[in-house]
Amino acid sequence: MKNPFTTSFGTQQVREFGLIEVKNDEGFTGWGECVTSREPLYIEEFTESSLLMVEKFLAPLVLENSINHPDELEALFKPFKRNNLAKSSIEGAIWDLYAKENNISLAEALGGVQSNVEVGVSLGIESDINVLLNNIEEKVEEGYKRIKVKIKPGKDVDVVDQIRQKYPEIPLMVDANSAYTLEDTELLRKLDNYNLMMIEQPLASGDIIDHAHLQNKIKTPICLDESIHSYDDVRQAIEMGSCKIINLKVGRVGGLTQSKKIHELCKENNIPLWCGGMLESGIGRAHNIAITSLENFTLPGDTASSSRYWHKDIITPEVVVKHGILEVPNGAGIGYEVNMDEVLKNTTDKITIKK
Ligand code: OSB
Ligand code: MG
Repeated sequence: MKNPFTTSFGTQQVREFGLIEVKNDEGFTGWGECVTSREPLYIEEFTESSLLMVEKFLAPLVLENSINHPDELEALFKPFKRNNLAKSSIEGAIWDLYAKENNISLAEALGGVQSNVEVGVSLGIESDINVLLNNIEEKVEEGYKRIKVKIKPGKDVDVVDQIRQKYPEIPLMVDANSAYTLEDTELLRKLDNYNLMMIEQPLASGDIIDHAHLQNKIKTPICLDESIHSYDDVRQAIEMGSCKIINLKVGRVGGLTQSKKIHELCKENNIPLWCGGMLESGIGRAHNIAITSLENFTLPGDTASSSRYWHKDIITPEVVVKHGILEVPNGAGIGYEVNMDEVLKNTTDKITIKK
């Protein structure tokens, strides 16, 4: 990555992930990305665990069965518990393959209706506030539709206060990545003074109950990230009043089919959605753009330009956000070419699994 990215759970500058390439008998190819990191800090999966899951269980299962539509994969994978990032990587590749076989874009295959989507940017924690303020200035000038800043204990209310002094009006939100507990309620309530669009995942990963208690005590809308792994998690969060907004990450919920179902549920319940990011390569980024084209993705997502992350991306053309807007590609499948030279240059390991 061009720059280190710091959250409440750690700093990352080397991105290591799995790419899944699926081929059918007619010579079509589909691509998916496993959005894990080297260490299980954001979620319990990590790159080696997820790729082992694909190799040992998921890929053999796909090869043993004849699949007519990618929606069938969810039931096929269901007996294997969780491992959603692994499931999503192979499911996403098969969705791309399916769209290419049918000569339609992935967005169209998913039922997307928006041809342009609004994008924001997620900025990491900086030890020097001036560095963060400069980063914000740069991204505001580039036209991103909202700024998200990471917070953690000791880097929260003061940071937001300083941002608001300089930028009283910009659409602003914060992401805590689970760094707080209910004991911090008074502190988190102070954020109500800053007209934030939302606070993302203030409390424990997986929690739905404490977030409901917190949402009762603060005005800032809570957006859940690490608490949402399925349709049922969303249903329960809505029922409990744990959040007012959902950050949807395709990998975290196990794939595009589950993402479509969550999108419908949120639409019925007037819960706005936006597409989160996992510092993806162009392949995962393309999948994010496709899902964001669905109707109820009404808030700017985290799918920023390739150049915000990488010296060089592995797709052609790269993802380019202009004035905070991304055009959803019309080409077949993910709508970008995978740059094989660039992929091979960065490949450390490769496994082929055949019927
Ligand atoms: O919490 O949304 C998060 C990156 C890695 C892991 C978790 C998160 C993030 C981001 C960056 O916020 C989103 C992006 O720009 O891809
Ligand atoms: Mg988050």
